[in-house]
Amino acid sequence: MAPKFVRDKHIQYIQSLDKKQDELEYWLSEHLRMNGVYWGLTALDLMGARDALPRDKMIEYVKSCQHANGGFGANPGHDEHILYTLSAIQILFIQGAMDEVDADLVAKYVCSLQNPQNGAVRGDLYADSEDTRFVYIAFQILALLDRLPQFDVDKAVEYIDSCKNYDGGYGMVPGAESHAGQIFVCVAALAIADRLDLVDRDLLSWWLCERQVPSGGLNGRPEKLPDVCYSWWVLSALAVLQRLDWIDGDRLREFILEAQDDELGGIADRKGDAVDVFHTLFGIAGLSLLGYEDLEPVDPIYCLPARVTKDLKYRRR
Ligand code: GRG
Ligand code: ZN
Repeated sequence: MAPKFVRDKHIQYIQSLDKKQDELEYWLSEHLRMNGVYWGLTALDLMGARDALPRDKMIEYVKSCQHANGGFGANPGHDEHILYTLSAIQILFIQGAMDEVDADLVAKYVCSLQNPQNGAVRGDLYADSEDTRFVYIAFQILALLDRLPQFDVDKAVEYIDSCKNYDGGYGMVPGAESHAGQIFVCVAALAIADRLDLVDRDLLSWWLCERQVPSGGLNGRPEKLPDVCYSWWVLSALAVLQRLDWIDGDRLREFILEAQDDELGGIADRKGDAVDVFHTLFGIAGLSLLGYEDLEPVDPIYCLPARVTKDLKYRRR
């Protein structure tokens, strides 16, 4: 029999993360703090417990991480990066606090990261590395700010299409191996741009459902170990492609529930490993996509509670 979903323990686990300031782990994860708040808040919201963390303090914290150019860092005094800017905007969006930022300034920052030659996007102003993740992030930030038309969407879509492989999947840059994480960002970006016609639906859905291994878990590419976070990267793409029933949901559910810490809460990458807030969110979001545990529905394109994204214009499937 599958273990029980320990909702109250997961809520307590996420609340406890803010109180661990005397532990080394807290300071070692300082560079991920903004992402961590988004992962924790979204997981809480999907469990119907958004108020378990203090709203006003969270909004003040997010604002204290913003730079004059509009971008956000992971913590006050940390350099801005598009990864943290997305989490910051997602947090404000969930909290219904978008009026706390200057949307035009943030949009200008995001648009300044696009390469006009090939449509790709870099992560910050200081490095040249381009990655399909950053195109998706730019699309999502601009969609949440209702500023997508300020971006060269067509050129960015061309870049994503140039990262498509013969197996129907997508890699990080043109010619790179297909990976479920990159497939999520490319499929979700194409959904935001209303260009899912570019996806080879059946071929890609086959590749995605072949990620399920005998334990019931999903891996991110052939011959790799299963990991709870692929319950998001793989399933969300299948959900957008409307092929969720191509995997065995009951066996995946069991794999996720076995990776819970049923005493202290939280979910690990797989059974027996240490829990973290990243895998806690993606395990819960996967269960939500599968319709289990009486969770709030999650939006497979935005990885936000569907309740807050329902009125967004950019969400074609
Ligand atoms: C809003 C949900 C959301 C995301 C923002 C950052 C981002 C956009 C997306 C990340 C997509 C991605 C590349 C996910 C994969 C993460 C991961 C588990 C990487 C591990 O890669 P390997 O090669 O692991 O170390 P494997 O499993 O292949 O051994
Ligand atoms: Zn993982």
